[in-house]
Amino acid sequence: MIRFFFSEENNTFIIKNILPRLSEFTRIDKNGKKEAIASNITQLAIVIAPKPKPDWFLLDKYLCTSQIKKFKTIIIFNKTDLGDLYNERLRVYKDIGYKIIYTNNKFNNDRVEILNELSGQTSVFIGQSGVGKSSIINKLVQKKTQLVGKLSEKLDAGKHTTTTSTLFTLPNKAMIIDSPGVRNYAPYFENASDILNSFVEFKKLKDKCHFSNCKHISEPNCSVKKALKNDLINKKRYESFLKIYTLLEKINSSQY
Ligand SMILES: Nc1nc2c(ncn2[C@@H]2O[C@H](COP(=O)(O)OP(=O)(O)O)[C@@H](O)[C@H]2O)c(=O)[nH]1
Ligand SMILES: [Mg+2]
Ligand SMILES: [Zn+2]
Repeated sequence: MIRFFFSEENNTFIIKNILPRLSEFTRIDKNGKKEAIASNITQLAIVIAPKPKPDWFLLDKYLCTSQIKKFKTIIIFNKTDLGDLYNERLRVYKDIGYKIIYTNNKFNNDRVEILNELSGQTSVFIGQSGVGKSSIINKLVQKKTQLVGKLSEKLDAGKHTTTTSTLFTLPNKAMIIDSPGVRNYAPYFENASDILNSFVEFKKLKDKCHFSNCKHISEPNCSVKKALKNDLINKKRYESFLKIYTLLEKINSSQY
């Protein structure tokens, strides 16, 4: 990881030092190989918004990675000025224990709440392009150092305005990284079986499955499937699990 500082004198970022890689936020690239998006991070700040329309599967994939890597996680729901369309869907995540912060760029009241969550952590801001990651970071840094891109109205998809990850250090010992929007994100697993530990709400039930190596797919007496049937596990979350599982199988088989 390369650490920069902002030089007022030169009005630019200057390399301070290069640190060893401790923890990485990774994904699988199109060849099935691990690729680091950011390193030495301790927290994922996942940003979603009513516009562009939330990609819940992407959110689940991020949460999967964060669970495996044992990162602290916050979900930031931005652009609340556009309406509270997704309250019910967000409650699913709140119920399984994720912290959700609501914000928009029209008011500043929540700045302290966000800063508190970031304090002492190195957080990478991730999420679909156009959800407002750079805008939130601008608000936190309180200095217009980042280009805030326009959401492309016609395509209803954000334009890529950030091409490289940028690190900011805040006075409260928080380091924040603005990442470019990542398309086709796939979580990277050291072992395929890691996926079984990556959905928090499944993990709690795992010991109750009949088979200790239950994959929660077609095994008999599976506590996860039972919970799903009784609406104790959200159907969309289970669908995401199956999709990630299938994705991994495809990647694994294409490697040999
Ligand atoms: N209505 C509304 N628009 C916002 C808000 N935050 C950011 N935007 C707009 O959304 C667009 C994308 O913002 P940007 O920060 O570049 O998103 P990023 O791609 O996630 O970094 C810009 O046009 C912003 O002005 C918000 O809270 N409310
Ligand atoms: Mg940006
Ligand atoms: Zn099971």
